[in-house]
Amino acid sequence: NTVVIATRNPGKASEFAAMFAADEIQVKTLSDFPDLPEIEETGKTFAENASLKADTIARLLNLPVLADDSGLQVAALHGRPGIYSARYAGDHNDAANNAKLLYELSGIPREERQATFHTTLVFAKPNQPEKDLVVDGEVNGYILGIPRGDNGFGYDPLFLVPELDKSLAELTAAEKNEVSHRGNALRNLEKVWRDWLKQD
Ligand code: ITT
Repeated sequence: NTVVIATRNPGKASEFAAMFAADEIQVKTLSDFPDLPEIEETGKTFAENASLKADTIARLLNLPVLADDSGLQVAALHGRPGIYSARYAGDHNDAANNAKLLYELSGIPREERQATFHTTLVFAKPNQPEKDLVVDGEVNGYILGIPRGDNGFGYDPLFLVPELDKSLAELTAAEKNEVSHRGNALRNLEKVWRDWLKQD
């Protein structure tokens, strides 16, 4: 049994590994299939983009595929960067994205820096897009004025979890998973994926 995680982001991939570990399922990622084409994220929502990735790659590989589309929605920026979080500062570059976010929020006080991190997961079987399993997860917090912490990836050093008074990058992988958008989405997926995978 093999499941493919449709991501080129190693930070994301490592956060998925634990879920399938107990089920004797072999987990692969797009790094195992270097010849696959780049899939353009042309959708208007997280769900559309995650479905696009999952459906296309499931069809090409003839395997079940789990895709993740995530993004940061900042209230003071009217929900931006949202689905454009990876390309916020142009090409996908975490340092440039974080610098741009800090710049856009400069001068905005702490209480007006609310943000939500969102993940939509889509699990797809080959050539059955109508049967896609779709779940979401979110975490609410604030965008810091100065980056904190060295763990995680992407926007983690700028995302403060108020209940812990720590940024996502100051948490261990296990601690991040307990509170994060992706952790919450994975817990929603955990309840349903085994039954879904068994059905034809
Ligand atoms: P794939 O499409 O290959 O999965 P991607 O990184 O392009 O990888 P997205 O389109 O979902 O993925 O972009 C999400 C953006 O948000 C991107 O800049 C990520 O670095 C960032 N991001 C996603 N999850 C994150 C997390 O848990 N912590 C911090 N930043 C995250």
